[in-house]
Amino acid sequence: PTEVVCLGESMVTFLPSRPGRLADVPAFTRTIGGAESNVACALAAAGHPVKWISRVGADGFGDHLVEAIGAYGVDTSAVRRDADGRPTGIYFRTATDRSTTAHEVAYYRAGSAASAMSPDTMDRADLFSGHVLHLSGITAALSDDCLALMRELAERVPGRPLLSFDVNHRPALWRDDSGPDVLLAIARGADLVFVGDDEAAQLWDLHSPRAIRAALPEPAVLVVKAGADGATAFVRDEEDGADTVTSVPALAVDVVAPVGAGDAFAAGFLSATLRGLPTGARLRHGHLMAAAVLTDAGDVCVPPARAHADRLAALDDAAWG
Ligand code: KDG
Repeated sequence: PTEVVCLGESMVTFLPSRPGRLADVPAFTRTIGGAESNVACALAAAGHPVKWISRVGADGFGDHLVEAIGAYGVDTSAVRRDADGRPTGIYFRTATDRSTTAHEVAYYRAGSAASAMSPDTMDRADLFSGHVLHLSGITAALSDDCLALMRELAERVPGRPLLSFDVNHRPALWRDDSGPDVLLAIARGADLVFVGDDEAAQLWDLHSPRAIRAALPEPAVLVVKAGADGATAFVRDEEDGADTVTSVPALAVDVVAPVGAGDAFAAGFLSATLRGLPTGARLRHGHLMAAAVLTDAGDVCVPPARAHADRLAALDDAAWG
């Protein structure tokens, strides 16, 4: 049985052969990206049955995404092909220095096959087929149809799986100034929310984990990520309504490329949640998976094997602090 369903657009991703302006980069290496499929790939690699639901073009890039994501062990059987000529989205990365830590993205995804995801084109039974449904704020920005789908999935209806939502604010995708309100409304409908402290500051002018929690009390679990500084989880006790607050520092690593680290963090946290581990271990597994992606050029990579991750997560605080 499927544990997690991840819904979202994936793109063929092109990494530059050298730093510089898009106009000057002579060659690109093809790989894959897409926040929600990144989560799916990491979860599958960690041994969880996971399904990625999306739409891709009836084109070679669509074939590549389905095959590459399937190769991670993700169930792609519910991915639909666009019959009306909409293409698979792609994007190019440029890097402003050799380490690629400073980067920009150029999206070619407007009118893509995935932008036609809507309440009408997506099968509710498929979407609700796991214990967890994982979404991100990227989808809300793709099209009016995608936004309608996101709003519907954020409704607390009977039979809905646990809704995991990563705010994933991508300013370049929003066509108007509705992002802050839309993303807050969707987050309010979720059970588990991931948000970066930088995103919360930019979107909502909120500047501390407690201020974010005060503005977003509805999800039972709220995780505020502070990049290299670590992450804080607020977990509400369903009996007395009080939060337990747990903070865990991140691992100090030499960052090769930051893209995808948030997705890996979400996958680690979800993996440990599905395994019933305590909050501190959930945060540590998030950091471990993030560290794997941070030290890799791509958006997604194979994380440490479960037994290995468990050993690293069990190291004492001195190793972590
Ligand atoms: O979180 C990483 C994603 O941003 C990347 O893989 C591409 O999905 C993507 C996006 O929309 O930026």
